[in-house]
Amino acid sequence: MDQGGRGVEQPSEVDVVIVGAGFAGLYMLHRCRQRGLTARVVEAGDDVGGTWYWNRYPGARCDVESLEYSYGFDDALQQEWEWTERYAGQPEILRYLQHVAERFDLRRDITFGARVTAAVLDEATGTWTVSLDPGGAVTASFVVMATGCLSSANVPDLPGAASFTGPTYHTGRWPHEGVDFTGQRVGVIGTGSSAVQSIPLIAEQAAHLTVFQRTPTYTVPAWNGPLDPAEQAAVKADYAGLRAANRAMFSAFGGRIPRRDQAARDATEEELDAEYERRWALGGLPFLAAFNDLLLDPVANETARRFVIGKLREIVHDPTVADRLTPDHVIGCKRLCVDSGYWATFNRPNVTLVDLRETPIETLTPTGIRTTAADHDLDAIVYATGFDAMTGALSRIDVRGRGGQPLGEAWAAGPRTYLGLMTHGFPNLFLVTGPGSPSVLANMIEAIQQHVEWIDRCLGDLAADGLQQIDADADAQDAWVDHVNGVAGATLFPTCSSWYLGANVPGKTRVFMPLAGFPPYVEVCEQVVADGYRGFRRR
Ligand code: N01
Repeated sequence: MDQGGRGVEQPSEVDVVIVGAGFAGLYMLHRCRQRGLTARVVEAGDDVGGTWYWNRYPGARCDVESLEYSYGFDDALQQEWEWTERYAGQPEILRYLQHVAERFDLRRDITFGARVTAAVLDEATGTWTVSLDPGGAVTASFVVMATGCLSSANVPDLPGAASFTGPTYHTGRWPHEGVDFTGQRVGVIGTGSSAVQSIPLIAEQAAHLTVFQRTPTYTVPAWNGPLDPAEQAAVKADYAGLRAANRAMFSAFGGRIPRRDQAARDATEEELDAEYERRWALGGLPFLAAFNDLLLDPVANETARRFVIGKLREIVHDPTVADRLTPDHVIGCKRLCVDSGYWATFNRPNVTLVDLRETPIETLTPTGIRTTAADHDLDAIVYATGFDAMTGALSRIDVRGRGGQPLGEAWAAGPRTYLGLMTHGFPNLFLVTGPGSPSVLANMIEAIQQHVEWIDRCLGDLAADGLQQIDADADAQDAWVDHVNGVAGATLFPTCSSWYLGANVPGKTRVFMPLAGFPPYVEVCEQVVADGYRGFRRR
């Protein structure tokens, strides 16, 4: 039996195996312990942190304000922790999670440096055997997949990739010692959130930066800066109030800047401009809550789109570059970016924008990237190409449920879950923020807490009722998948090729994976329990 740390020595039998030591895994472990269950977390990294352990690229920062992107389950914790910036950077969030691990003495039940390779159900005993790399296995009555929604790096298979002789990096797997680009010619592939955050800083350091853009992105300013101590004190004076206000929000954050209860379609030009200007000045994702129909009505959406493009054209001096940076899809359809100087970076003399829609990549060469128009000589390449989102981390594990069925087979036509919490045929295997739950469309920390608390209560109720097993009903699951698709279909989300749909990974089935709307989802989860776990089979 070990005391945490690297290696695979651990109790070979526990009540609950938890996969991943990010926000979800840490809290799940804490709740299991409080319930008197034995639990073991298995974590591939060498420390806690999950997303915030791996994503160390320059500028990595959360796009939900630090006072809201934090645990609310323990008042002493939220009172004692002092955030220093409006939007916390990766190092600060990692320090916070390390503090949580120490404060609740979590490390002794975490095995670091071990990747879960398989989770196989033994139907005779009703237990799961979880296999680890570099070796060993743990059996458990329950498995909780706290594997994160954006944890499996997507590295496109570009022609000639192996021939490039310089170093390559993926933003989601950044070297812990950092990277010094001073004097180098750097290429960044991708223009999503990770690129938008890292590009301004790489441009400041590199001799030359070439950005390879396939789809232009919308971004709104963060206006990040030191957090005003008076604001922090005011929030802490009624932290419960802010948490409750957030949980009542569609996306479970921004409770201090509520969505305006007016349709853009019904607003005058003056009202539109005034509200968009106000929200632009506030900064951040609440921009999309300026009106209540922005993600429902293309006409309404176009008003927000026009406003943001107007800002882009004010910021970027060269009209041709501004044209290339102008997106034409619905704003908010892909995750809106929140930036610190992204568009202005393209005014720098040492930055070049390559539009891959005009001139696609032909091949990587030993010395750089060749497009149909030119050879771009590079010393280093950064893949800011995102993640195999929501299902990627799970599909890398050989999960086998009833009858030895692989999860990959059950999900061949896209992920199928009930409430995003369980999938039929895989009893006692829980997902935290799984597909079919609000997850990435919500403040992840609120979504995680709600799931962990639901799972914890479910385990308690099973024991209290003298039962051992819970599984999702096939019918309830089918109805839930229809519901998730129906909700998405009523929005503008499915209108572009986003990672929400799996469209960024070649060959991945296109299904809209998250469920829009946190409060109605929580209501359903509560009602399901009140109805005696309706839609689940317990025995
Ligand atoms: O990844 P992305 P990300 N050739 O998938 C391009 C969260 N996050 O890591 O749009 C050329 O958004 C791809 O192009 P296209 C946040 O939820 C949060 O940036 O598919 N280009 C796109 O431009 C975010 O949404 C924070 O045409 C290729 C880019 O790579 C999510 O993580 C910070 C390509 C990938 O963008 C993912 O963000 C960072 C190819 N073959 C991340 N393949 C904050 O909290 C892909 N691309 C602020």
